[in-house]
Amino acid sequence: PRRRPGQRSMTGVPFDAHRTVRVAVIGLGNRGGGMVLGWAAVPGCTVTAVCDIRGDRARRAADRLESRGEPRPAAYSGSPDAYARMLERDDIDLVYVATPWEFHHEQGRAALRSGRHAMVELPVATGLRELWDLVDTSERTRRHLMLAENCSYGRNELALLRMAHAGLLGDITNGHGGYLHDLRALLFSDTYYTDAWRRLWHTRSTASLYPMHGLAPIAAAMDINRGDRLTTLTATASAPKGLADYRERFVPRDHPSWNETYINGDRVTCMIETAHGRLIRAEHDVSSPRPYSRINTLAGSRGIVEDYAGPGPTGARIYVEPDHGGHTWRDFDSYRKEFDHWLWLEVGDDAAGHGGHGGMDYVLQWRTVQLMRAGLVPDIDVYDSAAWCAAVPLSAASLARRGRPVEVPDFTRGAWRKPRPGLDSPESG
Ligand code: A2G
Repeated sequence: PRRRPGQRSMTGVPFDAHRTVRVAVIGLGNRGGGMVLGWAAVPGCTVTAVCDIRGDRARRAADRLESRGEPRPAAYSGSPDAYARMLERDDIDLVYVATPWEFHHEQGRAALRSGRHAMVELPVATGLRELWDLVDTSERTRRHLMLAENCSYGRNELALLRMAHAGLLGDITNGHGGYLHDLRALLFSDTYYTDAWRRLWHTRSTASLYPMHGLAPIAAAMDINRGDRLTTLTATASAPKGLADYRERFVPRDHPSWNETYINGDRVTCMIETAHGRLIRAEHDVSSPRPYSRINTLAGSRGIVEDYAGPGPTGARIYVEPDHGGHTWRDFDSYRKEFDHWLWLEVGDDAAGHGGHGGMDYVLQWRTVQLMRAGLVPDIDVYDSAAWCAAVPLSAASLARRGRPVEVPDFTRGAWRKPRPGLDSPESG
C-alpha cells in the first residue's frame, strides 16, 4: 500500500510531509526517460524540472508526467548547457544525471556546486582526476554525490549482504561479480544510444568500461570503505572480436560504424585486492553472445553463495557449513527468505508495480528519497561511488602496463577504517 505523507514507516523513519524532495533530471534518453516516472511515483518526491539537449524528449517527459496527474515540470533543452540554466532554479533538491558517460563528471559537479545533492548514473566519472574532483567538490559543498547503482539494491544482493554481516559465510575471503550483457544489437542500433555514444567508447578505450553492477554489491558485502578498502587492481583482457564480427554479419556496408575500429577487449577481467586480504574478480563483457549475468559470488571460510547459477526462483545456490555437506549445492530460496532485506519487505510490492529491473530501480529511488527526507547520509556516498568507478581508469592503467598491479586511491583519506552507515542499515541509516 502507498504510504501517505506524515505516516510513519514500518521501520521508524519519520516521513515529513513538509519535506518533499524536488528532483531535476538531466538526460531523458532510455534511462532518464524511464527513471523520471519512478521519481514521480515515490511518495514525498516530485519532479520539478527536466532537461535534454533534444527538445522533443524534454517535452515528452513533461507530457508523460502531466498525463499521469503529476505537476508539469519545467522543460529545458536546445543546447549543451541547458542543464546549467535549469540549475539556476530555486525549486530543486536533488539532481539526477542520466546522460552519456562523458558528461557525468561535469554535470554531477555542477549539481553539487549549485548546492544540490546529485545522483549520477554509472560511472560517476571515467578518470581518476575527475573522481577525486567529485570527492573534493562534495566535501567542499557539503552535498552528497551518489552513484545510481541499482544493483546494490537487488533482492539477492541485499540478502547476501545481510548473510555476510550475520557471519553465515564465516570470514569473507573472496567474491566476484560483473556485467555480462550482450549489448551488440543495442550498440549498433541507430536509435538506442544517441549518436552511438556507447559504441564509440569501444573505439577509444581499452578498459573495463562498466563493471560496477557486479563489483558494487560484492564490495558492499566486504564492508569496503567501512572497515576494509580496495588496495590494488590488476586487469587483463581478451582480444576484441565480438563487435567486428557482429558488424560483419549484421550491419549494412554503408553504415557509419564501418569507419570504426573496436579496440576494447571483449572480456576484461579485474582482480582487486583489499586491505584485509580479500580478493574480488570483476568482469565486463558486452560484446559476446550470451545470456545476461552479473555472476555474483561471495565466499568465505564457512561457505559460498553463487547467483545466476541455480534453477530455483531466486536463481542462486548456496553451500554453507554446518547446514550442508557432501559437495552438493542447495537452493538459495529459504536463505533469501530468512535474510530478505527490510527494504524489499517494505516497498517490494510497490517496486513490482513500477517495473525497472525487477524493482531495483524503484527501491533505489524510494530509499534515496527516504534518506533525504530524514536528512541522512545516502547508503552509497561519494567515497563508495569513486572507489567502485575507479575500476574504469585503473583497469585502463593496468592494461596499458601489460597487466601490472596499480594502486587504488583511498578516496576516504583514511576514514575507511571506521564503520559507517551503509546498505544494510537497520532502517534510518
Ligand atoms: O542494460 C541494463 O539495463 C543495465 N542494467 C544498464 O546498466 C545498461 O547497461 C542497459 C543497456 O543500456 C542492468 O543490467 C541492471
